[in-house]
Amino acid sequence: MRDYIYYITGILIIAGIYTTTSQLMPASYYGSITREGVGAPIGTEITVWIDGTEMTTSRYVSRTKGTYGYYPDPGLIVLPDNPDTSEKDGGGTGDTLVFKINGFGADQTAVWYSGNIDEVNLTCNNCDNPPTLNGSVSPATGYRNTSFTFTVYYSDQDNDAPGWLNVDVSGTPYNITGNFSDATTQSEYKDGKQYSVQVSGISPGTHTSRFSGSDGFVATSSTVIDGPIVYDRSIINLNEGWNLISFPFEPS
Ligand SMILES: [Ca+2]
Ligand SMILES: [Ca+2]
Repeated sequence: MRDYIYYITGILIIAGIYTTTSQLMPASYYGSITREGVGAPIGTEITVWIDGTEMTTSRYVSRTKGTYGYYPDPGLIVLPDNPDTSEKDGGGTGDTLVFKINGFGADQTAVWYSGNIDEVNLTCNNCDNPPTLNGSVSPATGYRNTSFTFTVYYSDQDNDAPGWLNVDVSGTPYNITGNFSDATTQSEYKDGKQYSVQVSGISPGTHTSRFSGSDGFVATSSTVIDGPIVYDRSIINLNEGWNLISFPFEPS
């Protein structure tokens, strides 16, 4: 039995030596991610390209604000090219790695070597995807004293939180407030979040509304929506002692 264990152990050691001496090892990268001068939010996507081809197994979504690949997060791994496949699917010695942040080219590149563990601090400017805004108002019609709810659906491909939001009702802006904190999940603002404000006292008329906002970097607006329609209605305040009474009524 003991001889058998020695035999198996010997095979494993030889296999290990063979692996480390005859095959290329993955390379791993870590560092900071800075977009527009500030730390990129959780959920920032990094892709790696060699000679115009994306290394799809290296696609990475950050788990920490402003950094990637630091323990306990996994490193950004670039596998060695598989010689059994004709396509370029990994690194070869001396290959230049191009990094993209949310689809925009980063300012830095790296050179792939087997087994390297490199710090690459990624920066990117003018690389913001603006948010998209879709809004609605409810109810569609009402009176001057009706409380209208304006709701905007905010989403941002970079997982950026809103910087500010408002709704413009026929030229009068109203702030939309809410929790604009940094993302706490990898897809919080990519998936989209809903914010609303209640407004009453809107002047009678047929209005149009437009939502605007920023992701902290660039402002954008929704399409213009119809509504609300506000009807005029006289409000009769009765003094104490008065009563409203109905009379029999026969239409002519
Ligand atoms: Ca290959
Ligand atoms: Ca953005």
